[in-house]
Amino acid sequence: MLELYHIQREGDPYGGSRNSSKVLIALEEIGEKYKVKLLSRLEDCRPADAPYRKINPNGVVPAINDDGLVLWESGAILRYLADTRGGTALMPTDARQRALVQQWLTWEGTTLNPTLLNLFFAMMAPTPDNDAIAAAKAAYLGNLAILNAQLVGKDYVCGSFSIADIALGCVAPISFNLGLDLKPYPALLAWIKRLGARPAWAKAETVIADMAAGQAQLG
Ligand SMILES: N[C@@H](CCC(=O)N[C@@H](CS)C(=O)NCC(=O)O)C(=O)O
Repeated sequence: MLELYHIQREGDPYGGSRNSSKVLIALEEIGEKYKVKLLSRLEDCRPADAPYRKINPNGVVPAINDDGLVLWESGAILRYLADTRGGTALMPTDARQRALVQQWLTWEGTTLNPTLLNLFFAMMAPTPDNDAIAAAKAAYLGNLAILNAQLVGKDYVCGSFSIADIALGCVAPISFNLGLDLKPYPALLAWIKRLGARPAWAKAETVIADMAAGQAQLG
């Protein structure tokens, strides 16, 4: 049975891993059986000599072990699951449609997530620098505006549900924990609400808690 290395919400200083939640949601979406291997961020991931480093030398989750294939990087795992057992539930078959899904999946990892992390670290700095926070906030909100524009008139990022929604939908709700006002992005808010209502997402406690932090905005 496929094994997923995951950091759960309970007991984790950051409320669990959004990146391993992506894989958990994908597995739930396709109804694949899997075994969760729970890790502690501080004890199993961070120490340079932790045994988990043999699975993922980066010391981060997620990683999977699928009958001997060890794979890390959440985007690569999502693509692998879509290719091996997702059917059309996670990824369209048409090459042009697939390219658009890849585009948004890549954008999450290379653009949206780094600007979110920049903002997070600017806000959490021991001596916060207001100019740095304002610049980081503008950069991140600019990206949320791009995502909102893409979602206008659509239920999901590429029209029908795909791994792009999973990757982006596990990251964007963190905005609520940072106290950001997403009301200027109504299509984004409606999409987050739509994702949270999908039965598969209920198992991802970390993401559901991020969404709950935005309840007043989500309505
Ligand atoms: N690019 C990686 C990032 C993975 C990552 O940063 N995971 C975080 C949790 S969301 C982690 O395991 N951090 C370990 C730590 O904080 O020590 C991916 O997408 O899989």
